Amino acid sequence: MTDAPKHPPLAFSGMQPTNTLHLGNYLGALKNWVPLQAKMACLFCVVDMHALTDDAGYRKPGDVTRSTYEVAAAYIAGGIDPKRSPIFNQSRVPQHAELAWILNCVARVGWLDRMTQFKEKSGKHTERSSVGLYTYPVLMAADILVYKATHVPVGDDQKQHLELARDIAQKFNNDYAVPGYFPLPEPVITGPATRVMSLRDGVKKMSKSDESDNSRINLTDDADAIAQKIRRAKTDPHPLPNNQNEFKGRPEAENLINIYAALSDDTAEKVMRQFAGQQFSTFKNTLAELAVSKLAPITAEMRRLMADRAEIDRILKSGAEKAQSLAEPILADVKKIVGLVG
Ligand code: AQP
Repeated sequence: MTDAPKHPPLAFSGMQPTNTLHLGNYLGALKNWVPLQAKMACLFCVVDMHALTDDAGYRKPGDVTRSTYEVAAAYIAGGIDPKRSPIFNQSRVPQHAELAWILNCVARVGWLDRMTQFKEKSGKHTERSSVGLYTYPVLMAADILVYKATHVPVGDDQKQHLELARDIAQKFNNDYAVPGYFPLPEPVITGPATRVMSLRDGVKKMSKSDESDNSRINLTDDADAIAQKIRRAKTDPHPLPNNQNEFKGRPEAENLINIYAALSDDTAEKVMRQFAGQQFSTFKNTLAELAVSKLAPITAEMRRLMADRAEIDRILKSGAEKAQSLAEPILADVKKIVGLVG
């Protein structure tokens, strides 16, 4: 046995082009990616193959294409510098899918059976769900491990998938007697809004696929739509709480305070001290103003970028070339390790 190699820090993260990105994707992930670029090398992927896992009757091919450009535009508008951190779409780097197959043969059915997101997304129709939806976390593990990424900045909902990626990496290293070959990637879950909840139901995650557009703030919403959605957000009849203990049974209040804290780069405690005892109507007006002031520049830049798809395409293509140059030798190594010829 040789000593495990030390892996240089590298962050990888991605979002699915399943619909327009929302405030949860921004506060839980994208906003936290930006400062990471100064700390380590980063790769940011538009995981378009993951977007095929839901029902094709619901998802149209043109929607995946449009959304792929839009997610890339959101990355750039949100502060990712494509010259420093490659931005690319997953399907342009075939090594992700190739490694995913090998890792499918490492992961255990029992492990995937425990994935709560599959249970939530498949609902009562497990048997009619795509096999892709079931093995989605293995493709996600491949997305990360094909670069030997060490850090994965994500929202809280992805924690379980990250744990699975670590288990797969560990089992590969053990099974093939290559200690430390794959790093065990660390989730980076930061900020006061690691799980932004629906504006219509404080116990449900804000999600791109929620049927109600009023449940989320889209990064393409204009100022009026943002203000209206916040004013209509579900709350309770009590004034704003002044400490965390008073959040009990008040998920909507907790959600709005956390959103305010994340947008203003403050802690939830400080926001509570500022607004304690006030009515929600007053707080919502201030929150709406804050949200508009933070999101409007991103929305405007996304619109500008979306007007020139060719430019986004150049960025995705050049990002994919850089990503491939990193993934190719790792996949070649893996093939050798597992005994594939060629
Ligand atoms: N509500 C959320 N709060 C905080 N972070 C969130 N993320 C998603 N929703 C929230 C984070 O955003 C990143 C990209 O997510 P994704 O596109 O891979 O898909 P998802 O996690 O399944 O997000 P959605 O919006 O719910 O999409 P659909 O409806 O298509 O499944 C991840 O880092 C995620 O943690």
